[in-house]
Amino acid sequence: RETYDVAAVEARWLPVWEELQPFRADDDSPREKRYALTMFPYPSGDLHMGHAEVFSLHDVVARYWWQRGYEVLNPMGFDSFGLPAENAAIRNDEHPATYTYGNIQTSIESCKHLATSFDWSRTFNTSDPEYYRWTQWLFLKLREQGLAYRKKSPVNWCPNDQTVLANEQVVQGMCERCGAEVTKRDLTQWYFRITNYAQELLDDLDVLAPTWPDRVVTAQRNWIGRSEGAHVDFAVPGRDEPLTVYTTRPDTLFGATFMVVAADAALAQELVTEEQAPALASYLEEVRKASEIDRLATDRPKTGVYLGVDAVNPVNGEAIPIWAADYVLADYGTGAIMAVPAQDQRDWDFATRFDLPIVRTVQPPEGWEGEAYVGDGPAVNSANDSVSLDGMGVDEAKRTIIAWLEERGVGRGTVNFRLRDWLLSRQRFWGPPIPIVHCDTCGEVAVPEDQLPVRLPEDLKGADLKPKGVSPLAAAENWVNVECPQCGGPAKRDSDTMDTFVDSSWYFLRYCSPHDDHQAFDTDLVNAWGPCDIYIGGVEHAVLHLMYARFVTKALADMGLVGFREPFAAQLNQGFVINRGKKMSKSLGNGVSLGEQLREYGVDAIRLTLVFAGPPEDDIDWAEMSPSGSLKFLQRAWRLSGDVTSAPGTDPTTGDVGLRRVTHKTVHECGGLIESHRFNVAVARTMELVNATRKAIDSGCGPADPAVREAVEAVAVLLSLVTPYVAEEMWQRLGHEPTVARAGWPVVDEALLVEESVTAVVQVQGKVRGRLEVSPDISESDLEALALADAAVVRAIDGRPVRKVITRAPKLVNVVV
Ligand code: ANZ
Ligand code: ZN
Repeated sequence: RETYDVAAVEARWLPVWEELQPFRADDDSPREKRYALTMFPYPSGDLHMGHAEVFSLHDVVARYWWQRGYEVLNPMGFDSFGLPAENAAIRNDEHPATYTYGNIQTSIESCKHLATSFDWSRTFNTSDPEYYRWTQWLFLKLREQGLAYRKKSPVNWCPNDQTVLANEQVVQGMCERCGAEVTKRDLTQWYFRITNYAQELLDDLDVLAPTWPDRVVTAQRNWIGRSEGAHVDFAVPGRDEPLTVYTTRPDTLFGATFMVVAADAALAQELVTEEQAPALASYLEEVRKASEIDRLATDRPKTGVYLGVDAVNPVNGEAIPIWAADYVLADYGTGAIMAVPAQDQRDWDFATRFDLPIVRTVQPPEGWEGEAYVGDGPAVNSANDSVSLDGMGVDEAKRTIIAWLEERGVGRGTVNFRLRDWLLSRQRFWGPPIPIVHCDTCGEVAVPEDQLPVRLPEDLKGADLKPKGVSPLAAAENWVNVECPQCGGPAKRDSDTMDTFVDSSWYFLRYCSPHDDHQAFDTDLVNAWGPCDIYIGGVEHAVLHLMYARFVTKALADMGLVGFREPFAAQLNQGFVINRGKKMSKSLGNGVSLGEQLREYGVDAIRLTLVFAGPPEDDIDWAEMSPSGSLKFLQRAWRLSGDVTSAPGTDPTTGDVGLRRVTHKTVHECGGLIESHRFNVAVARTMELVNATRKAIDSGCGPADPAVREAVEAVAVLLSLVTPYVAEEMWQRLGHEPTVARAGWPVVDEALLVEESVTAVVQVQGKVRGRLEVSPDISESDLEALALADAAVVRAIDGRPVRKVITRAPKLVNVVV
């Protein structure tokens, strides 16, 4: 049997495509525009199986859009700042650029070999000064709007990477990158005021929900963590300021029997009496060692110290003690709570541990034997001279007490968010320097826009970059010491760099005008291409990157620089490529090398295997895949193109109607399947078309029938989305010029989609009692069910028990009673 040489085919078409550039997005094209985006990689080595998977899935969509006649922007670049390159540079005693740009070159070659339809004329790397110049510009723009600021506060600190981390980068108390346990440090850091957009970020999730994966929407909702409650002011005798708490249960105010302040909040220091100060100090030392997760854990024994002062409960005038403890967090709400042990289990545990009073203010259900009761129920013990909540349910009681507090000016209803401002400064080298100069006279001074980029010094490498707790840039004297842009006096550059998430928070805008050296992006072009019609990538970015990109888009929209408020209209998260049921890893020795697979089976077979494996969201266990089976199928499809004997351009309408129906139905269905991201099913349909065509050639209408040419051309176009090399090869054998990738989607003849039907005869006791119009490929069981439900048949059976049904689909049903 004739087979084609995979390697020769790859070598033949790559240069042809390089020459033709079929996927260059034309800004001025009159066609409707589509923007297909896939998450750009960190260049931490060559591409691996996971990249091959996501790029293959993504390519189906991008190539489909081209075939459907859209002008498609499908760019690719590299998220090339960050720790992997910096750590490699320290290990290998070199500059991070060496590692970074070497890997980028390798990855680009691999992407091209994979026949991805990226438009390489628009590529960039976030570590290029021409790019990070604009990341610095973005920082200054946000700062101009009051959305970037510096503050000192306890921050997450990774003792291993020696840098601060955003809350989002702390996973279960561990550093997201290296797994080390995260501790807290008091540091002055830069923040973006993402919390200004908390409500909008939440609301717009409703708009995105139909086209975003559920798990991403849920993760974002939880991260934003909106809750409704109240601020309540407790007077502290001898202090001007009241102690304000945030509570979601103002209805339980009569049961507040003590207060707790976060031990590490400044507030604790302000409140503590001289007598109790040493106790607080020694307690604080313990607290600093615990991670946030531990601190919030409900099953942990409660610890704390009395601060020596009392507050006054505004509803009953009772003096209640103020404690400091670690289960209250410094950076949530006001950093202080009113403790209601009867309705909150952590408060209950604390009260029993330190012998503090417990007063129930919500009546638990009959027979209740638990401790704190958090459910609904009638309020009790909740009345004073001017208000009574007794008998009210939780919601009514909340509304009533908030109104009472507001009337007296000692509280107000509020909304609270779990979302914190985005901590963006890092004490590492390989990132965009923060474009700020610190001057003793002028304070913080922005580097003027025309002096951007603030370039990284090129003479630091290897050990110079070792984490020291302060940025390695601080030690680069020549670099750090500058003239103040405002007064000309001696000043110092800010030596922190920005987190890589800043780089990737706006990169999709840059692709619209990637070479513009006057501005970060061209607003008109961004509005013409954007927002992204699809964004394909890993679910690990469900919170971080996606939240930041959404925030930056909204902020830029408010500055009038972007004409939309959500960057990614639709989203798809691919599953993982695993092996033998486990995630691939060095320690398990179950890694699969993409390079080896490509050498053995060729690009097409690997791409086909990845797309055909199952729904794109599902994990792919490589051990269960058969790339050799994929290759066999491709050889079969390819052989069809050699069998066609009619000339190119032959009118198909005179061809075999049976095969034509299959072809048109397949093309039609594949379109819908791809649009609903069921790529694997589209491949299955294509395989069926290949089989039907083979049958038509060998034992049907024969190879000269124009319907055969029509079918094989459709196969080539369908395969061009998944297996570009073999599709191109088929297209050429069919007598066409390259490239099949831009051949256009076959026009479906609607008339051929109309189902043929056949007449099935239904007999009861041998007599014809009914006739049914059914599909020719109806199953025996469906036909039997239809027959037994037919009114005439039911009448003929007349309630007698059915003894036997003989069905010969699609023509005959015989019922014996
Ligand atoms: C009194 C109360 C009574 C509360 C009750 C709950 C139940 P969410 O929903 O997450 O916003 N809280 C407030 N600030 C805190 C902090 N900095 N650290 C730890 N806990 C804090 O939770 C709000 C509730 O968490 C608040 O309502 C407060 O306890 C606690 F029966 O106030 B509650
Ligand atoms: Zn100055």
